[in-house]
Amino acid sequence: MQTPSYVSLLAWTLGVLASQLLVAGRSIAPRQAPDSNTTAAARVKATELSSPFNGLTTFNSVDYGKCFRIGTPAVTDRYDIAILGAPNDLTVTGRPGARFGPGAIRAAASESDFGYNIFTGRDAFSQGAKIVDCGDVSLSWTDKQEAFRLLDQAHQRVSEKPAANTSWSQHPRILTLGGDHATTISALRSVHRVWGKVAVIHIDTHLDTGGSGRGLLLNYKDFDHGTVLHFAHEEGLTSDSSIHAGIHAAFGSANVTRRKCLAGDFEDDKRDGYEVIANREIDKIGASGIVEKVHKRVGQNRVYLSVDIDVLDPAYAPGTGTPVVGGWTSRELLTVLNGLNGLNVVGADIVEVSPAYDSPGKTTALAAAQVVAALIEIMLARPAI
Ligand SMILES: [Mn+2]
Repeated sequence: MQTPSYVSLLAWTLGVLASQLLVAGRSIAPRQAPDSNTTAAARVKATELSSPFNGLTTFNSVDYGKCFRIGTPAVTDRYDIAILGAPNDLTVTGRPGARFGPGAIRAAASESDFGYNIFTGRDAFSQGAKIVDCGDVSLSWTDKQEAFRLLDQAHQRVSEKPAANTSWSQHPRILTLGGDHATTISALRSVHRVWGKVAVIHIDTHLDTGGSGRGLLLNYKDFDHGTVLHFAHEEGLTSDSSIHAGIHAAFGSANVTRRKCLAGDFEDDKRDGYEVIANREIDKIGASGIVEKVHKRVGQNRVYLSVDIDVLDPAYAPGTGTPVVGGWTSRELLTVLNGLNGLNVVGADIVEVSPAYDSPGKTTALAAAQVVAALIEIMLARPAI
């Protein structure tokens, strides 16, 4: 008898291991109930279609919507929620790169779990609303003014159409994937045209009302992701019942910032209609205390909900333009968002995801994808009126 070589011994061992894995795989595979109406071929087809990785990537594999066409769509082409990418980063003060945010969020969604939320008992994607992904808007990458003209136009086309199910809302609600935070202005303009003035719930590290009260009102050269909410208030788009949550960035020194942000910015911020919840309040009153304050502030007003991913600590969201340490955890943010079900939300966004600075594990984009699901859940927790 020949002594087996090491190579053949290794091959035999691997063969045994593979066959054992196959048996183990069979034993844990879910058993399918026989269905006389379904052919084996149809079952294979259904399995192919259920993969999150086949075909072109839309958010959570929702239908692609041809949302930007002019005119009233056929009944079958209408939608209730439109996910829209705004790939702009011409208006950042720090690191550029948020123009790649929408694609990164969609890709992260294909690696995420969505469905029945064990904390709220809701499944955002199975409530009968027609959710479509419109893809990204075509924007200028060199001309700020042109980029926002195009983004305004896209929002207007999407939001002015009739919704698929008017029991949810008369017009589709838009969920924007940023893009830097300045992209929120186009969403607010279209929301204002359709719904009127809104209270803003702004979840962010920074106030984003910079430039207020300093002789820079509506000077378009100063319009950027840190002044956007001041411009929105100056344009009459937002009410004086707005609120920030998660704020923890210091204001810039008068010596080094062109906007000369000072402690007095809090006063200017009040003039723009905001109450401030600093992020460490969560250590004293908990996420439920934060939620209570937000509900009390906005009540049943129409609300626009804007989430800047930089509200998270860079440990949870390194992939963003202006990270500031000491932020909330992903869990805290999701708990706060889940607490906002029941508000009259007419539009929402997640902004400032900048994948070039993300971790190899896509920490930031994965967090943003869960934020999107939470925002859709909020929109469908009640009809918008
Ligand atoms: Mn921001």
